[in-house]
Parts: sequence; structure tokens; C-alpha cells
Amino acid sequence: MSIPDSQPPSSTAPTLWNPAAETMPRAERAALQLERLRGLVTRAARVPFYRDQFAHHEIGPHSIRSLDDIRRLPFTTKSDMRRHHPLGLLAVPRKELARIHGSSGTTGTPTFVGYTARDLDIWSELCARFLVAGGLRPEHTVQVAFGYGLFTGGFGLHYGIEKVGATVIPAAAGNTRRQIDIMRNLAPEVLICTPSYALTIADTARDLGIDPRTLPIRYAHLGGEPWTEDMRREIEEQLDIAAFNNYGLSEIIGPGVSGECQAHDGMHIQEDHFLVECLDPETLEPVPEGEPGELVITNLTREAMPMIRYRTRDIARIYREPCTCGRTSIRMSRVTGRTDDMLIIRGVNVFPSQIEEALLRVEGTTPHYLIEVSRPGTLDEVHVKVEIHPEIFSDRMDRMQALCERISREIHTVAGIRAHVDLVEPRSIERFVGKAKRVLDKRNLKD
Ligand code: DLL
Repeated sequence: MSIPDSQPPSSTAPTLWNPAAETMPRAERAALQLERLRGLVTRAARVPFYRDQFAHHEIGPHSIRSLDDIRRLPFTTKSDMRRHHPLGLLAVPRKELARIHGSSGTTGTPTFVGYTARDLDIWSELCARFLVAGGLRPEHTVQVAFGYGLFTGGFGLHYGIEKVGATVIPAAAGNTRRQIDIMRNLAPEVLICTPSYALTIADTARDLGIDPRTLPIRYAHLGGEPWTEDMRREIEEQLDIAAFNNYGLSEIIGPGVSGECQAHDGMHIQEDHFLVECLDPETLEPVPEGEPGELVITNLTREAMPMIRYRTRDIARIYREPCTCGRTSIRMSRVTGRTDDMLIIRGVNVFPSQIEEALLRVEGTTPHYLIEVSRPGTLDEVHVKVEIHPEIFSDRMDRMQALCERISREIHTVAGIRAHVDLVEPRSIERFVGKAKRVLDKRNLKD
């Protein structure tokens, strides 16, 4: 399998990092995808999970004659990953791993993902592509305000920036005043973080008496959580920058699956490495072109952890019209929702079942609760209303306060988020005949 060499951006093609790959004629790219898909089936057969499924359905590289034959391959879900926790889906010996990342799961244990040195190299290449598409040049400085750790945002983008030859400031997430100090001292042109954190930086600057529009940032690559066109306008206006969207998920690679170019008209999917289907989540048949559906992604080149038809649960649209920027890939819209109940709170993936697990660890609580998510300013807020047993309900404020704090700590331990807890009287939360509605999401995240 050969990967086209990446080139530093030249002055004649300033927004293309890898012109050969990014402007490859579609037919040629389809041929490359087909060759890579066959290779993937061969490699995936080293993973017992896939080997058993291939054997059951009599599938091998010979079964893949055209790209449509991907539909003969099995799906992979988050629960498959959990069943093979921690690293049961590796296709290489453990000693060949160069790095392990993870994302939060429903049980408080992260789902781990492994990378070989070559996987890491491809990952940096893909991040370099969308960074350059937004205007990154080797002479720029970039402030990365994503978490550095198991989360793929920090390290993924970090090495992409280094690949381009630009300067990285690994500021990491949090401590917003210090972020602003760093910006004023080191004058980075580019900011990388979640969209909501970009707004927090603007708010904090104002609190400090600094006009956020005077900060040196000229543009930002934002991702890791859903946002809207309205939010883009706010961010661009408040910080006087151009804001670019980028999408990815740890199971597939992390950031780098797709990203916007300067046309700001959808995110270019890096199709030489990912085969993306857009399916009706009920029938699992392709939706008509341009209609919203669940993204199902196959990573064609990953060595350590091949993923075949991973059901992302993310809803988006895919379109094929050529882009004015000259890239030939298909593009995806913003993510407008999810097919499961996963919430993304300040960039942390949280399932309602995690909150329930935390509640039930505390004596005196009942399984009757409501999670209210709002975004009063720029950041998500979570309020959890919990019914408690009558005998626990007390007039003593201090006892009730202690109980709230205990529950809040458990939620933090299990789900990794800070929530406000309100104890409510027995039987005050609505009861449901069918599926209980446990989440009231008041954020308007649809476009
Ligand atoms: O959030 C990877 C990433 C980091 C992407 C930094 C971009 C920038 P996970 O923690 O595994 O990985 O969460 C993946 O986040 O399935 C989407 O639901 C959501 N998500 C990621 N990017 C976007 C985006 C990283 N641009 C989950 N718009 C995905 C909307 C996004 N949702």
C-alpha cells in the first residue's frame, strides 16, 4: 500500500498540503479505495472478531469486487468495542503499538484505541491537510487549547501542526486567563479548541477588560462537539477571526476525518483513508444523496485497529458536487444530531446511563431523574434533578446540601463532568408509560 508523499505548501498552491491526494481524479481515488478496501479485509482477518464474522459470511478479499461490495461487510459498533475491551480489536501484536488513546464510554471506563507508528504518521498527515486548507503556513504559530491526554484532540492536532512546520504552543485545555496571557505574549495566528471554548476565551477576555477582537488570533480550527452556523457567526464576530469546522472520532482516528476549506461549504472527507457511507439508521440502507443519515465509516489504512463500517451514530448529510477550492473529495455537512442518547457536554461525551449509574451509587436516591442541559452563555450547564426516598428527605439544609455534593462527586467520577444537583420530592418527576425521557436538552444545536 503506498501513500502519496506529502509536500509542504508551495506558493502556487498555498491551500493544498498534499495536492496529489487532495485533487486526485475521482475515478483514480475510487480505484485506490478499492485496492485499500481489499487490503483492509486481509488485515482485519487477523482480528478474531472480524475473522469469525468473515468465516460466518464466507467473506474474503475476493468478495470485494467493487466499492459497493462494502455492503457485504459487517458493521462494527461501540458495544463491539466494549465487548473486546481493552484492546481485543488489535490487528497487530501489542508490542507494535506506538500510542494508545481513548474516549469516554458508558461505564466510566474509556474505550481504548491503538496506533502503530505508521498510523500516527498518517494521522498527522490528515490533520496537516485540513489545517493547511484553513490557511496554516510554516511561519505561523498555533495555540492548541484541547486536552492533551487520552482525548485525541490535543496530540492529534499537535503533530499535524508540527508536520506542516508551524510552531505549536501546547497550552492544553483550561485556565482561560493564562490562555489569553499566552496569546498576548506569543501572538499566535491560529487557535485550536472546541467551539464553545472559543466563546469562553472571548468572554474571559472581556471580563479582563480586553477587547477579544484585539487578540492576535486570525483564525481557528474548531471541532470535537456539535455547533451551529449561528455559533460560527458569533465566534467570528466576537474574536474577529475566520472559524473552520473539523470532524473526527477516536474509534476511527481522532480529528482528521474531515475538515473545512476556505469555501466554508462542508467538510472535505479524506476519502483516500476513509470510506464513508450515509445510511438510514433504521433500515441501514443508503439515504438518497444530500439527505441526512448516520455516518458509517471504514478506515482503509489503519494498521493497529482496522474499523469496518463503524456506526458513528452521528447524523449528517453527504454531498458530491465539486468544491470551488479544487479538492475532489465528497463533503459532509455539520453533524446535526445523534441516533443514540449520547450528549456532548463541554466536549466530554456523556451517556445518560452514566448519570444514572452515579446516582444509584448514592444511598437514598431513586432511579427517577431528569438531566437538563442548557447553554446560558457560552458553556454547557448540566442540572440533574433527582428524586430521593421520603425517609431521606429532610428539613435539614446541611444534610441535603451534603447529599447534593456527594451525588455531584459521583457524577464527576463516573461521567467526568460537573453537574448541579437538585434534590426533588418523591414522585415529583414525570412518570412515563413507554420510553422514559430522561434528558431535556435546551441547547439549540440544530442548524
Ligand atoms: O472529539 C475527535 C476530535 C477532536 C474531533 C478534536 C475534532 C476535533 P471523540 O472524543 O471520540 O473524538 O468524540 C467523537 O464527537 O462522534 C461526534 O459526535 C462529536 N464531534 C467531533 N467533532 C465534531 C464536529 C473527538 N466538528 C464525537 N461537529 C463524534 C459535531 C463532532 N460533532
